[in-house]
Amino acid sequence: MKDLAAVERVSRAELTRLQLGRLQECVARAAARVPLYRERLRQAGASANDIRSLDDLKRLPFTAKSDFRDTYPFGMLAVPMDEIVRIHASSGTTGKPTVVAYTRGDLQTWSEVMARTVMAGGVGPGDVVQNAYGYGLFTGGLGFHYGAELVGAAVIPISGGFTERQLLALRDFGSTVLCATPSYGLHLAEAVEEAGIDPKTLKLRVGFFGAEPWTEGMRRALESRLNLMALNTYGISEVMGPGVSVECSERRGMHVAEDHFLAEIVDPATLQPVARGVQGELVITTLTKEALPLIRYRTRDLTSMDPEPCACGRVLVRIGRITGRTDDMLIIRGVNVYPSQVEHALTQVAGVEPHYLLVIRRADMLDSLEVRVEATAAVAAAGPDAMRGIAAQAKRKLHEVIGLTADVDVVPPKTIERSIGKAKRVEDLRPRD
Ligand code: DLL
Repeated sequence: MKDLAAVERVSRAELTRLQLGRLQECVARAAARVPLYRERLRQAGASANDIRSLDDLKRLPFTAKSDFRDTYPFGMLAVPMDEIVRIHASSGTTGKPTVVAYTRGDLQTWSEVMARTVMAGGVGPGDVVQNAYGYGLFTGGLGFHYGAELVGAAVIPISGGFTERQLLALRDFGSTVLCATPSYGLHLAEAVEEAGIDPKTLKLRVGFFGAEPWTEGMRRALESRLNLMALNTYGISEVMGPGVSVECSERRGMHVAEDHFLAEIVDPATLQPVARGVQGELVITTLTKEALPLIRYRTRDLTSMDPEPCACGRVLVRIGRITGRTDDMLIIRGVNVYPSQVEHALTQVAGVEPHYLLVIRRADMLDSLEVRVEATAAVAAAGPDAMRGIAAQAKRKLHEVIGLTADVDVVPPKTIERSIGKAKRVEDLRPRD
């Protein structure tokens, strides 16, 4: 088998050469085959011929989620339907889903970048991969499935949910690798505890957690409670699905599969590139996608980029944790709040679990934020005074981190609804104006 990961260790100059050639081809194809790109490029006065260096990327127009909506369902495709062999979709909070499609070549590329994703955690033949991402229209399940198979691991296509069955597989099939959203991973960790299983008796070694924001505090919880190394992995359906970037065992940012995806960070207001290391919106250009080429796609995810070489030896740039989305920022009494800041604060309070929900209300023109969070079993057993004491601590911590006074409600364990996929962290009950 060819060494799929060799490209991760070439020189920067070689990688740049590869990217430039692919970028020129991608732009030429998009202009030739997708009316939306033809028109956008014409308006911007740009063409594939103008791209002489990667810096010329700046001259290309942006695309956004609204372009998918406006061309729903298949208007962004660069190939006829008889070349499409797979369709996925991601559900938005409102309206129609975003539809994405793949040629056979795209599925091959996807499998390869997913193989590299799991290889970043040392996964190979002999590993047993418990794939608890949802199978179906969501890209998580099938994405990890094909990647893990390609490296020769044994895949358990268990999908999300059916927690009892997950425990059975963990114990009896000897799973060495877990793939799940971090919130579902934590739910499984609790179920392991409840079943009286010592995680040290399980064979789990590494977990690939992603598809939703999570924090270092959550990483500590997953690592200690499941006795594995927890790696962050980022992807987005429009670009491919999972496989865009993943941490190596250094766990200091996620390496972008730059031979397929060109990443930029821009200021979401001015759309100008930000200085290195500064937070902004992640923008991705696909370099090899056949069915759905994307030029400067605004992901709405907020992160920063670190081009410094990594101790692991990969040449690939790293992006930091996704700290929020341009559209999940809440404005509460004029203060900007991201749900991930709340998680960050809560994981610093001993006595609560990272199961939480933000409820925002408006009464008499005034917004209020309630943070509902679960007590640990020990605190709950210690009684209402202990719960109130923890609530006061959490309130102080939240004020310190988000600069806002929240009503903190410390509730008994297992009273906040669990999700088997992406967790729902916010209930905004304010009337829409
Ligand atoms: O969530 C693909 C995926 C599957 C990634 C499995 C990782 C693992 P979508 O359903 O299109 O695709 O959702 C994409 O999820 O724009 C981010 O806001 C969020 N997201 C994905 N990975 C992470 C992560 C998949 N590691 C949206 N940290 C993205 C934070 C993430 N947010």
